[in-house]
Amino acid sequence: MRDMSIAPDKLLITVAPTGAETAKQDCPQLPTTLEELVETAKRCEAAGAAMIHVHIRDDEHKPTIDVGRLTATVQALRESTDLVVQLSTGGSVHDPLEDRLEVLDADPDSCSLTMGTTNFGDDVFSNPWPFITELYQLSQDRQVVPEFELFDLGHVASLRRLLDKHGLPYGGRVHVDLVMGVPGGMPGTADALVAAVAALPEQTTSWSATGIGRSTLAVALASLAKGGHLRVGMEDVLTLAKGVPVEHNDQLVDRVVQLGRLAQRSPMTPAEARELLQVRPR
Ligand code: KMH
Ligand code: ZN
Repeated sequence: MRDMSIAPDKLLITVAPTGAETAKQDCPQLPTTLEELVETAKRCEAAGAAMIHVHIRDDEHKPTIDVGRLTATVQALRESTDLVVQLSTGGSVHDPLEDRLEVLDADPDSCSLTMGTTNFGDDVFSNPWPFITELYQLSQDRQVVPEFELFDLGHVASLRRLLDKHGLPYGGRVHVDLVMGVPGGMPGTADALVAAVAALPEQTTSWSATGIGRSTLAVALASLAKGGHLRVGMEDVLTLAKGVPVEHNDQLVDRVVQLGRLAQRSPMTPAEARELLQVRPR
């Protein structure tokens, strides 16, 4: 596994501020409007994030992958920040596969690409192999850098299969995010993280991890211990501690900046993240 361009003491922090699962009425501080998202992005960049993983909402704060809204969101984030803009192609569990392919029409720097179907709480997050390969080839054609999202050890094997069959992504780098602790996926434990990292294909150039809910700190600490990068945000966790709600995503970014500093890792700038991931220059 190679991390070719960036010194290993750098830490890529991705913020996932919104997600598709939490309702605005249950969590009014969740950034769901474009204004709230841009404000969040600016504060998280100032706190140390270099990439943003974006889900958007409609006027009723419901998850949407409307391409017009996504395009406006990408543009607004580019105007206000230097963050690498990654659009979710996962959307919500209710989004049809053909709509999820259209996310790339919004021309992001990066897109998430989940490497298999997984049980997702009481739902199913569907990612059949033909969809994965079509989305991957589309990302290659459109010069969008995928982040391979792995919810399970089987997804690691599928990534190896994909790279062996369809070659490297646009830009030549293979960046992975381990999404751990989803009910139905791999647990958010150090043991599971070590097993997943050991199984990553040799083409992998960088990887990060995120732990859902209470697994957030265990996964962050395990990732730092293994030399990985981090994703945090209200998509994945809504409390700082039992009974202490997250009031703003920048608190979660700030916390892992501090953890990173203890581990002698300094936050990567967006420019360094662009180099690491080899996103298309603009
Ligand atoms: N909302 C989940 C069903 C992604 O962004 O690509 C899928 C998800 C993964 O969040
Ligand atoms: Zn997501």
